[in-house]
Amino acid sequence: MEYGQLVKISKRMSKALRHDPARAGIVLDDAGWVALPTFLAAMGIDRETLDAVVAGNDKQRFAIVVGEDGVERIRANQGHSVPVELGLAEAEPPEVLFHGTSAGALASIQATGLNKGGRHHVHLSPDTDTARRVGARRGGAIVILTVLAARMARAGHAFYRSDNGVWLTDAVPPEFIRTA
Ligand code: HQG
Repeated sequence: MEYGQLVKISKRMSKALRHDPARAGIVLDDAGWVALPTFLAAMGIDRETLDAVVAGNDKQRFAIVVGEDGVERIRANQGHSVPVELGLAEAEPPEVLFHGTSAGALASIQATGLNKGGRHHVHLSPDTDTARRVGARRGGAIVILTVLAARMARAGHAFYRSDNGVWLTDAVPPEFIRTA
């Protein structure tokens, strides 16, 4: 299957597993998992296609596990807007993390900090290249913000790291944000 086709299916899977399971005709458990056979049927794809999407995914957006009942389940690693409890352990962040966004959002972010909006957390990147890619999704001019993560953690803010290496936190107050 060609790359563009896989990306299209990946987007459909993300929508179903993060934002609108009901519309896809599936029900997620509390931790965001759905049985693989149910999911394949809902997406109208076969296992081979799903494996190609999961393995080839540029950001490792999906996780597959085998439950104690022997049933395989799939979930999105992060990015949900529906209520799920991912059960991520708190982790000690590096000195700094990065956030790529549109230049047009800068004034608002400097005034109120980074807010999670429709997602469960603010998403932060471990390196500037990743942050640049995230920011580029918005089109137009990009700014890369440096977040003083270690200082935030010392001030009592919790950090989590998703299975695909995205750093998550509830909110970043303006005093921990630097433009550089
Ligand atoms: C901005 C993608 C104005 C924030 C990516 C961002 C990431 C504010 C936008 C993941 C603001 C929210 C998440 C404030 C935050 N004023 N704008 N006070 N606070 N913002 O998409 O971080 O492809 O929800 O800068 O690669 O861009 O989905 O978050 O521009 O990892 O796997 O509000 O989504 O991954 O946008 O991206 P988003 P994000 P996936």
